[in-house]
Amino acid sequence: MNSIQNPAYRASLEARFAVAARHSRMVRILRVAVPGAVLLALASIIGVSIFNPFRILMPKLPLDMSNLVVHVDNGDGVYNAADDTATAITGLGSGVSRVVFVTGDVPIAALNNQDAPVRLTATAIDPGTGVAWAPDAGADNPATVQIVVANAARNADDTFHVQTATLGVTKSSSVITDNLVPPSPNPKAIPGATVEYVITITNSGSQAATLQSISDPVPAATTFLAGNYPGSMDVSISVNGGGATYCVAEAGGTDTNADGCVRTGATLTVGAPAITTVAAGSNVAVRFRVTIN
Ligand SMILES: [Ca+2]
Ligand SMILES: [Ca+2]
Repeated sequence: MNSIQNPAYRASLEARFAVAARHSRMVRILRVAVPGAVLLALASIIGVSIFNPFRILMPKLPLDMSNLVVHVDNGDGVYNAADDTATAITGLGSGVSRVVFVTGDVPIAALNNQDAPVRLTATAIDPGTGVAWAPDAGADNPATVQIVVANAARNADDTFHVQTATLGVTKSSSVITDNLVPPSPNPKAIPGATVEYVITITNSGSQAATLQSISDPVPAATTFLAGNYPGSMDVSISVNGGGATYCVAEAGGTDTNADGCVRTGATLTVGAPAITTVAAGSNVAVRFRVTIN
């Protein structure tokens, strides 16, 4: 019984963990390896445990992951909650390594780019006593088998990195025309004028945000102006100020053409497929027009 090599997570798998979203369960892979020169008793158990040793060392306040759990891989190298249920490694032979996954829950208040460092500790355990192997403290005795332990436990440190979407919404309006004859060069918001509202959804985070839909009540004392965009369309949608796409916001609450836009009473709703996501670092602008009563 000698030592357990310092485990290290597999960098090639780093990328798959960079996309965990807020309040999701994150997974880390750490590999526990035993050098070829080491002989482990066949009945040895490698216990694995985890904790956060870095709180006071971090330059910014780190996250505390909750519900941290270790899972020993079943051998396929892929985390699967149904298969990877073992929490200890039994009978790790010389030169053999096992993959260990660490999962945890991200706090709901986690912010984009916050880190949650964790430490995985692998401890060689005497199955006879259930505690870590202890070296024989007595003098060398050629007449008996004595236990020599160089390192009964080793650590591997790694960090959960939180990446989230961060959404902001603004709404503004401008008078397109006062519909006077001839139109005023600086139209005012008078009865009969056409006003365009712009709802801009900005994602300043580092992950795409899935949008189910956005809804906005058509302002009081105005009337939704249908068919005022090219192609007699009702709503304009543009990403990052690029070319617009359009949709039809049918009155009556039924999205007849299934383009994601509809009006229910005085409320305009724009959803999939007109808008499905807001990519990281981008914005989506939804425009609609009304006439002032
Ligand atoms: Ca597995
Ligand atoms: Ca529609």
